[in-house]
Amino acid sequence: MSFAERVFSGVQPTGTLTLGNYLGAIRRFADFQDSYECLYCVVDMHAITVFQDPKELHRNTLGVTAAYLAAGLDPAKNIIFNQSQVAAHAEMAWIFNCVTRIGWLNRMTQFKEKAGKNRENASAGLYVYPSLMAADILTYKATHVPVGEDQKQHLELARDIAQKFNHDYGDAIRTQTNTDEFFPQPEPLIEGPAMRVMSLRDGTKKMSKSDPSDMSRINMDDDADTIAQKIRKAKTDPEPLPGEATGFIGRPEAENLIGIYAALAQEPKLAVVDRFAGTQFSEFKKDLTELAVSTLAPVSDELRRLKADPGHLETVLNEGAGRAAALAAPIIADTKAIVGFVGA
Ligand code: AQP
Repeated sequence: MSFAERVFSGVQPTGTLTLGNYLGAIRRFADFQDSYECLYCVVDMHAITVFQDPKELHRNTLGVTAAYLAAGLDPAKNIIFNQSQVAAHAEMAWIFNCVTRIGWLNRMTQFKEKAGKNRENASAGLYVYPSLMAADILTYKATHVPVGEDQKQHLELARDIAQKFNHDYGDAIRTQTNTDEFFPQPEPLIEGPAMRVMSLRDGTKKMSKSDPSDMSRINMDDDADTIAQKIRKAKTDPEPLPGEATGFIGRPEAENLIGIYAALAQEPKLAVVDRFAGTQFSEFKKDLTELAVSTLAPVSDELRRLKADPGHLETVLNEGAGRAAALAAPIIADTKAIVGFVGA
């Protein structure tokens, strides 16, 4: 069956947003607001899968909301809200925990990366994070999910969960809804260059807002001097930039900086490789700094302005949560009836 097109995406309020969050996800959110019905969520329930200081969580939730608005999202066109205000996410996540197989969760690389060596000490929430993410998306029967490349595996799991639910409860779905499929198979929207932005200190590690080193990332609210300093100190190697794609083999830091340039300039990576072939890093870094500062300055100015008015940000979230809950209500009610819960 066909489902109405709907976009859902989310960002965890675990710190100040980075260039990775911006290029991999948020910058593109605004592109969809005129062509789809969009829900953009601040996923505070995901954030606490790793302990968050309560005051910081509160501040960061408003910070991500401000970043959405600064990146051009219009709260009248989009539903902007925080996850914990809509109870359907938690209810759906529990049902999905009972659909998801442990073997599927064991394959998730993000859990392995975040839990590290001390897996026994990771929270149970971190382990079942992907079922909550599937619940976020499918609570609204969203069909399209703009995410960075790093979230692709979780989205594939959401598709598996949707398919298994549709299969396991097939008879009940037909009785309840007169259709064969209850949940859509959500599609990732991953496009363009440098969708996985890597750390400035280690080109094999994702740029992350919770990395202990601030020098590993560019924050969306860094000022021009800080951006310049971070790019100047970014790890590189002694060779000049190569003139073809194969020249990046074994040079992840060089590839990352070229990828960042291409994403900021919205140009194909190969065109950027061509332009800077044979250039020394010291020269290339000057151009990259200029581009990063000019691209981010309007966004970071707006971000700082919005953060100064927390009351406005709270109003945006509260209104968005009301609209999201209204969309979720019939879907979670049908889901409960399909599962066989009395009173749905
Ligand atoms: N380095 C990245 N490159 C491209 N895209 C990225 N995203 C995050 N980092 C990069 C995309 O940003 C969106 C929001 O991510 P998130 O905050 O929900 O979770 P995350 O992927 O775990 O991001 P962080 O910054 O690494 O957070 P922490 O440090 O808390 O784990 C997603 O669409 C993601 O793909």
